[in-house]
Formats: sequence, structure tokens, C-alpha cells
Amino acid sequence: MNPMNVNFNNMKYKMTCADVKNLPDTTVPEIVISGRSNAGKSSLINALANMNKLARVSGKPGKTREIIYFDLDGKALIADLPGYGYSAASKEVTAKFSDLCDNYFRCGRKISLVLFLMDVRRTPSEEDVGMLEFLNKAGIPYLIVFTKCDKLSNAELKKQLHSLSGFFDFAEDADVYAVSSKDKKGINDLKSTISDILSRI
Ligand SMILES: Nc1nc2c(ncn2[C@@H]2O[C@H](COP(=O)(O)OP(=O)(O)O)[C@@H](O)[C@H]2O)c(=O)[nH]1
Ligand SMILES: [Mg+2]
Repeated sequence: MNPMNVNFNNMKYKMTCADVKNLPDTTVPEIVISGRSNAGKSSLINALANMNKLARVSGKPGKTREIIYFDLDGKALIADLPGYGYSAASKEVTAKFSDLCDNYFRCGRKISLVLFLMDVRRTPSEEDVGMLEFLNKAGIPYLIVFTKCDKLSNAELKKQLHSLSGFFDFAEDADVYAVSSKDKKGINDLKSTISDILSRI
């Protein structure tokens, strides 16, 4: 099958949703970027789009409080989910953010692909493992994307990827990508895979 020709440079902000009641109507597949706060979700969107400021990158974890939608070349919607696991805001607000994430996954919306992001240097949290278990059980297609790989040397990266695989033995068939939004390593591979998957939907 010919991979679909997706122009990632043609990515545009579409809309912001604070509630699953307001999710956009869509006829194109939905790709979700998920992962804990600070995992590098917004940075990855910028790297995929080859733009600096499409998605807001924050030095402080817990800044994105809504689901932010981007249109990918008219061929898919990309949803930047609020991160779970940390918020600079109050407990009450934190609970609301994770609720939004939770509600999103449970509202019955068709999700074509999840890019599940984890900072390659961190030990996966209970929520990370729980999230992957959920995706597995729910049969939602996903790719595991380890981010910030520029922070490790090649030797360290190899070792770390090996030890991380131990956390997700239930997902041993999953496709794993190691990327850096900073030096763009692995980004082209990821784009090809996304195009490929979109062409098969
Ligand atoms: N060195 C490095 N830093 C990154 C990378 N991706 C994200 N960051 C940094 O990690 C922090 C959180 O990134 P952000 O994209 O806002 O994470 P989000 O909360 O998951 O959306 C910011 O300070 C980014 O500059 C990367 O590939 N390499
Ligand atoms: Mg973000």
C-alpha cells in the first residue's frame, strides 16, 4: 500500500476543549498525544510540524489544562491531552485535569492512534503503566514514544531502553520510538509511521 502523503508542515491550531461535551465533530482519524505532564507532548507536536510555537511548551509542568486540537493537513486531527500526574495548580484543579483526560478516553470517541509519551530518563509511574494497560485492554492502537533522547549518550540510551522494556512486558509487541524534539532524532521515522497508519485507516 502507498503511504499516504501527509504534509506535517501543514499543521494548524484548530480548537481548545475544556470539556468532553465540546469535542469537535470529525470525519478524519483522531491521533492523541498522551503522557504525564512535562513528558514533551507539546514539544513533539512542534517537532512534527517543524514549527517552534504551534503548541505551547512550558518549563513548568501542568500548564496545559485543556485538550488542544490541531488539524494535520486535513487528513487527521491531533489532540494534545492535558498531562496527568503533576499540576502546578491546586489539588481540586489537578483532579479536574486528570478527569478530562479520563473522560476523554472513556467517552466512546473513536481514537485511531495514541502516541504514548514518556521521558526516556524517568522511571515509568504507576499512571504510565496503568495508562498502557488501559490502551492494551481497550484495543486502542498506540505507539510508545520515549522523548528527550538527546539527554542521553547512545550507550546510555541503549541501556535505558533495555531496562524500560521491563516495565511494559505486557506490551512487548508495541512499536517503540526513541525521539528528540530538540535535535529532531527519530522524528522522521515517527512521521513515516503515522503516515503509514493513516493510509491504512
Ligand atoms: N532536551 C530536551 N528537552 C525537551 C524535549 N522535549 C521537551 N523538552 C522540554 O521539556 C519540558 C516540557 O516540555 P513540553 O513539551 O511542554 O511537555 P508537555 O507538558 O508534555 O507538553 C520543556 O522544558 C521542554 O523544553 C527534548 O526532546 N529534549
Ligand atoms: Mg503541553
